[in-house]
Amino acid sequence: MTTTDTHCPYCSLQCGMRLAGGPDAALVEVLERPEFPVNRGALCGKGQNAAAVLDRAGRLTTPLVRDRRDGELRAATWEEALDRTAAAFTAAQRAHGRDAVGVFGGGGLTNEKAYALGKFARVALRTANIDYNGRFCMSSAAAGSRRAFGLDRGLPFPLADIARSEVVVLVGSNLAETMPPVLRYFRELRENGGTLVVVDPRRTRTAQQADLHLQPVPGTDLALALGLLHVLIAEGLTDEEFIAERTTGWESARAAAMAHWPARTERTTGVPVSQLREVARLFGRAKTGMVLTARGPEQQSKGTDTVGAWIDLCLAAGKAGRPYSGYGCLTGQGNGQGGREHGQKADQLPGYRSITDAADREHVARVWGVDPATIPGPGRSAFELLDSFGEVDGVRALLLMGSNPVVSAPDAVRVTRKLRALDFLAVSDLVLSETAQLADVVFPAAQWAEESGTMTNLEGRVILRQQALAAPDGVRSDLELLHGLAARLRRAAAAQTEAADPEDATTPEDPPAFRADAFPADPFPADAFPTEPEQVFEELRRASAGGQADYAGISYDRIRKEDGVFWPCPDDAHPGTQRLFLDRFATPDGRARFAAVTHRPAAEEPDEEYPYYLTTGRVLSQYQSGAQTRRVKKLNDAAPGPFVELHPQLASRLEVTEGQLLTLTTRRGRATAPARITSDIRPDTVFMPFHWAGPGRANSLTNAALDPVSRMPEFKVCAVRVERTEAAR
Ligand SMILES: Nc1nc2c(c(=O)[nH]1)N[C@H]1C(S)=C(S)[C@@H](COP(=O)(O)OP(=O)(O)OC[C@H]3O[C@@H](n4cnc5c(=O)[nH]c(N)nc54)[C@H](O)[C@@H]3O)O[C@H]1N2
Ligand SMILES: Nc1nc2c(c(=O)[nH]1)N[C@H]1C(S)=C(S)[C@@H](COP(=O)(O)OP(=O)(O)OC[C@H]3O[C@@H](n4cnc5c(=O)[nH]c(N)nc54)[C@H](O)[C@@H]3O)O[C@H]1N2
Ligand code: SF4
Ligand SMILES: [Mo]
Repeated sequence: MTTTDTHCPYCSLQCGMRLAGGPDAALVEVLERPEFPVNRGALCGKGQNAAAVLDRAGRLTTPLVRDRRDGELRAATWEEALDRTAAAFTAAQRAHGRDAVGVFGGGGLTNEKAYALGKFARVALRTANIDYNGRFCMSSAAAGSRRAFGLDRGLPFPLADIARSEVVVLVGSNLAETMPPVLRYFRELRENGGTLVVVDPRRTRTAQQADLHLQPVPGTDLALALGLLHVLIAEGLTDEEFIAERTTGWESARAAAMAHWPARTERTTGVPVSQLREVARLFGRAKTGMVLTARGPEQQSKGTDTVGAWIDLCLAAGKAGRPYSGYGCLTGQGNGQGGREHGQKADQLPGYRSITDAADREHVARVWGVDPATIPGPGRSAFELLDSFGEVDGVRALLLMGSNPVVSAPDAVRVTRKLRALDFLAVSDLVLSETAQLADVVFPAAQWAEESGTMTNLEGRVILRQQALAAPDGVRSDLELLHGLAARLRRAAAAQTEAADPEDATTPEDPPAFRADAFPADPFPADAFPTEPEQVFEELRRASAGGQADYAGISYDRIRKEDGVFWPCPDDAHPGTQRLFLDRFATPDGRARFAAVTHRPAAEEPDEEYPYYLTTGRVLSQYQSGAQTRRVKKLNDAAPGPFVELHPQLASRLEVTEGQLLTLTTRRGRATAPARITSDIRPDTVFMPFHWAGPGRANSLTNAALDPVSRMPEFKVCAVRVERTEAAR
């Protein structure tokens, strides 16, 4: 029997697995791969049942096109679908300028796809408007880490280090459901005598395993971190030597924390003073300690400052840049890490280079074979991009690859309306997702085990997903899609350059029908978009060389031999970097920077009309917008639909019993789902998972208030009214 070593199609752990069977998709089996270090053979239910996503039923196997905006989608050839898309993009750019075409990517795409998509936007479309769903995921942690350490890599150490730390504070992560194999490191931590503290408004399966559970009001993590820092200072537990030698900015951070005395912190967060003291003392007195954050504290309109406050706590306690200590973010999507390093993000070029830095632009332009002046500047962030659809100076035509915003974007009623306002929408997906259903052209994409590509897991470990079987007939890879579109855009650009009379464009009466600047004078190289993943990776290595996320020394062969390689890895002889910052931080002076931040309320706090907090998140058996997991019977049976978690006190006030239908209303919309009554949640808060479309869509309710730095929407806090459905106003 032939087997292929590969990795799971879902989350950022990228658990190692072995696929056996095939070539028939129905015969593929998932086997353990115990020697792979991250998960050592363990898989959650999603991983165990991953072979089912290869099932051909429900897969897209032919492109679809829509002849009229109000017509139906019908089957088409690849040639027709590509021609239509290229023509629509060209028309939109001629009429409204280059930035009228947008690109929206995903953190589940391989490094090769993310790189090619970023290059496609800048080189083939020359639009500034590209961003991706990672903006909804870890962008606040990324911004906070860059501000403090000069670099952002999810974890600055391998996961296994967790077991060797003395105290770990886990803030707003429910990893028992979102990355279950990681639990083993926390079990080992406790077996080694270490302490686990969990901060979550709900007593989750993760919180149930903690030594201490702090249960704050949603949206108050910033105040909590400052309150802990206050106690640390008051009790003389700061590490003055570390602060003096390895940091800057302590005085103002210290002053900011002094305003958050314990009683005040208790009033804001609901966390008792006794617990604050206990955690601050534990953390301060331990020799080693970590703070790990996930979406709970990050998906807030102050997520960047919140992350900054937790980092400040680490720095003041001397718990950063030392073994078994530090701040880390548990990234989410399969390639949440790599997807943000290679150019899908509005302000970034490959290798974590900056799109506004002249030397960075020059380096990447040389690899791409284009003039640096032709690379656009920074574009709109994800939500702002979606919100610009159909607006004057907004995006008119879009290519969407690897996301399902109709379900997953904040304020989804508004976002869906905006998607409908586009002149043209092209979607590449495996299935006819809720967003693909709105498209003018749908491309059937190859997935996961049907193609090869690299992913970078939450540790910064670059791993290789190897192809195990052929894609269904009619399906092509996203790299082939970009290749086909780029060839057409290049021909259109060349024809335009020949035909254009520069005088025409400058006549004031003429625009906006025609703008000569809509096309490059010298189209990009003809071989700019190869279709072989390894060839794209070889180019990515060169584009990233010398950048922060340096992949120059990483190759497919090396990854196969070494169970993945940690970036930065600047050359073939370099061992890769498992642990960052041990000697110096990545700032110009090598010192970590304190952030002097103060607490502020959520963008929307409860009031008379909307009296409770709504928070949202995940369940074990569904993944994201559910496009993949709803097709897997075992998973779907385990979590068939949405629900609203609420405390028995609230339930009795509303006179609701278990399973009764509730209507939730916010300033943006309503959603309906059955009640699930549990004393594990705060009485002032309700929780809803976001995996479903239709009446139970949590994102009909959420608030798109954005963090000023990261542009992260506030998925984790808004004000809501809760009623029995038959009583709803
Ligand atoms: N089963 C499953 N696993 C997944 C995914 C999935 O969809 N399903 N998605 C993957 C992705 S992309 C991601 S980003 C990760 C996300 O992984 P997690 O961050 O673990 O997931 P969430 O459920 O979004 O949020 C975690 C916790 O934050 C808590 N929370 C809510 N509001 C607050 C708050 O104000 N403060 C604090 N401290 N906590 C709060 C929630 O109660 C919840 O338990 O999971 C990855 N793994
Ligand atoms: N209320 C609320 N909303 C949230 C969150 C929350 O906590 N609360 N979390 C946010 C977070 S952290 C995230 S990451 C987002 C995720 O939400 P989405 O961006 O919607 O992510 P997915 O559901 O994974 O969508 C991926 C889509 O791409 C398709 N796909 C998978 N692989 C490929 C591929 O290789 N090529 C192509 N072309 N398509 C592919 C899948 O079939 C699916 O339709 O949701 C965000 N939304
Ligand atoms: S934890 Fe994540 S990577 Fe591991 S098996 Fe589950 S979904 Fe897959
Ligand atoms: Mo995510």
